[in-house]
Amino acid sequence: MPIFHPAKEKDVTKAIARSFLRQLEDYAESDVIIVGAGPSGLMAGKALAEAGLKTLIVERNNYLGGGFWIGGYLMNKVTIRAPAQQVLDELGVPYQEAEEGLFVADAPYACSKLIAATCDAGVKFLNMTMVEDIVLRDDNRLAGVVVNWTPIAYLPREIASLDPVPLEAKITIDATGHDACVVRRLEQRGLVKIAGEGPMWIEKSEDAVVEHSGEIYPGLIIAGMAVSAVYGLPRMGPTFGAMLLSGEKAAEAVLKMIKGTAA
Ligand code: 48F
Repeated sequence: MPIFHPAKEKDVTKAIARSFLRQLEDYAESDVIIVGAGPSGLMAGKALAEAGLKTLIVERNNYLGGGFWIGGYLMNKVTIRAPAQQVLDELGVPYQEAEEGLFVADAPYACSKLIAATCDAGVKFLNMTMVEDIVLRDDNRLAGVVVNWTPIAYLPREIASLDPVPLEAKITIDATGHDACVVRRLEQRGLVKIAGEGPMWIEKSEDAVVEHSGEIYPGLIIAGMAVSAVYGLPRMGPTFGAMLLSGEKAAEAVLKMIKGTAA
């Protein structure tokens, strides 16, 4: 007796295509699009979906989690400074206190728990999808992003000259880390200026990133290391508390704009 229920090959293909295309059609218009599934983007997505907003995360890689899978120098431990260990408590991630107020956790444990919590909250993902450009309306408001399959975006034009497709959202969050790729599209059009990341200064950088997380252009909010890149703030290396709290702060800003309430 076979273990599994019988299935035809064509039915497997149809099930995948139907489910994917239904979601793509539904999420062609979202409340919020978050570009980048690193720690700041995931945290923002989790908070927004928990608050009931239709939230899509677009990620150019196959895997979600960005730089949160590994800490510094190929060592898979992450550090978090107080008070951000409270996020680890909420996610159910164990950690140890290395020094007073400085905590260390297993990066794969922390990252997978955060991804799972984001999925549980109801966020949908488009991975292997690269944001190539932005949708700008003549009221000078960001109205969405333009995406292509990642492999297509990396092929030379003479091999794959394929138009990307647009996705609309009331608010977009740039959580693309050091690249700040959405803000960069505005800069290319002379609409904002990117200062470029400063040198490392952990103590100063984390507060500064959280403080500066928020709206950078009508319809666009920035979170995580993109904030450092845009405002020329010091970088922070393998410590992640600011990424988590920056994502939460970005979500609060979105909620204020969309619902007129704080998270
Ligand atoms: O780099 P990343 O983890 O950003 P973050 O949330 O966290 C930064 C930390 O990991 C670490 C640090 C502080 O502790 O210095 O670096 O700010 O995640 C950014 C995600 O955005 C994706 C990229 O693949 C990564 O997963 N991304 C970047 N550009 C694009 C993109 C793009 N054009 N389209 C889609 N995704």
